[in-house]
Amino acid sequence: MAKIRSARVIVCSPGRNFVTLKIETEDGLTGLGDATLNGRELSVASYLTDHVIPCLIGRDAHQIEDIWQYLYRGAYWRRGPVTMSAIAAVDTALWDIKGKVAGLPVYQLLGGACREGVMVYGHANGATVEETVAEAMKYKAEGYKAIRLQSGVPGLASTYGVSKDKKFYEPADADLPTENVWSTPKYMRSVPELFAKAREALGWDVHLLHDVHHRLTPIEAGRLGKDLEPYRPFWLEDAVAAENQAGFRTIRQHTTTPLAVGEVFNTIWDAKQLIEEQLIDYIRMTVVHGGGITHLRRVASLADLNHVRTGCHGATDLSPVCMAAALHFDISVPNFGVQEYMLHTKETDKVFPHAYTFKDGMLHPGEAPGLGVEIDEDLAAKYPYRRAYLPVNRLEDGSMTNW
Ligand code: CS2
Ligand code: MG
Repeated sequence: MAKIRSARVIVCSPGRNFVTLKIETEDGLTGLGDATLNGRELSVASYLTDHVIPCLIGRDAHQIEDIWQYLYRGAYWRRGPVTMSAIAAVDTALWDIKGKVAGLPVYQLLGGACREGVMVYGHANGATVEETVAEAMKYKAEGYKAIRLQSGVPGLASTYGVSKDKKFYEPADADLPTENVWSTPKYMRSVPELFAKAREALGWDVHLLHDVHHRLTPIEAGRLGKDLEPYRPFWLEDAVAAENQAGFRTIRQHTTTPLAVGEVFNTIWDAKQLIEEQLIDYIRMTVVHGGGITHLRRVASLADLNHVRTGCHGATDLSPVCMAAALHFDISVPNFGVQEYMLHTKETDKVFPHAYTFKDGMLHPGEAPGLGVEIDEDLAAKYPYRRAYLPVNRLEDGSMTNW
């Protein structure tokens, strides 16, 4: 028995906002969980503080599955990003505590490592195709085995995935949402050229990926997938918004380009049809928005039965606590595919000292007991919360569309 004595939420903004849950047992052991939901941070903080924490006090921190079921079934109001991020934070913190009690890194409790390291993809981006390819060359020189390519689109003032400060991408860029303008025809013309030039410069020994950020219809996605086939992309990400899972059937009928989706999914139910009908190749849910390590393993098991591999979302708005949890999951799950790796700022890394390390295109979770991440609370207190929103998106005629 490791009785939960207290739990509290720490909100800080070392370069961007993060919400962190810290659970403490009566023996003085602590566990951390990431609860960050970009642009909606305080809703999860309140859900935890006002509704979850009072139910945790006195429970046995070792009963991870029972506490998960208690919070999921017990709320009556199931699913959704706020609820599932809160449950994920509790689940992650409890795995951290269990690892510390055992004196083992969490991946050992999940069955041990089944690979030497976790292949990650870096983010080459630039205003033009030339700039993006030049960035990709730098990633290749740093040892990356997989690189995502995002380039500005001629005729559009800005687009997702492209940052001014190339290494650090932060889309939540304003106190109120900025408005972007989108054109699918302009975009569709630009991507094949990007891949052609990238293959010419980088050769064929590196995986190339691309994120569509939910902006196409299924038939448009089928066309783009087909246009990219000669360049053998590793995956086409979030080609269409996936509320209607059956929409992926149309894409599948038209292209052999592998499909990845899931960064906005919260439970196995969001992915059930996609996985069972083998409409996707990679499921990109991650620990913080997908109900924690416990739930993500359930998703991975279903995926494994259906030839689907994992590819956890790893943007900067998932804190180092989430990244560590993802790495323990990645290294221990049989059907791992790839892990996204966007660099956090120096300020973020200082607030969250961590045991994970990068070498030769791979991340390793490290051997520290638990997750191997701590939070420097004094430093965190120097970076108070600042409201920040993701942008919104309109077509050229002013209609709202997906960002
Ligand atoms: C992106 C994210 O990493 C990705 O693949 O889609 O940067 C996404 O825009 C952010 O996580 C939103 O908060
Ligand atoms: Mg994405």
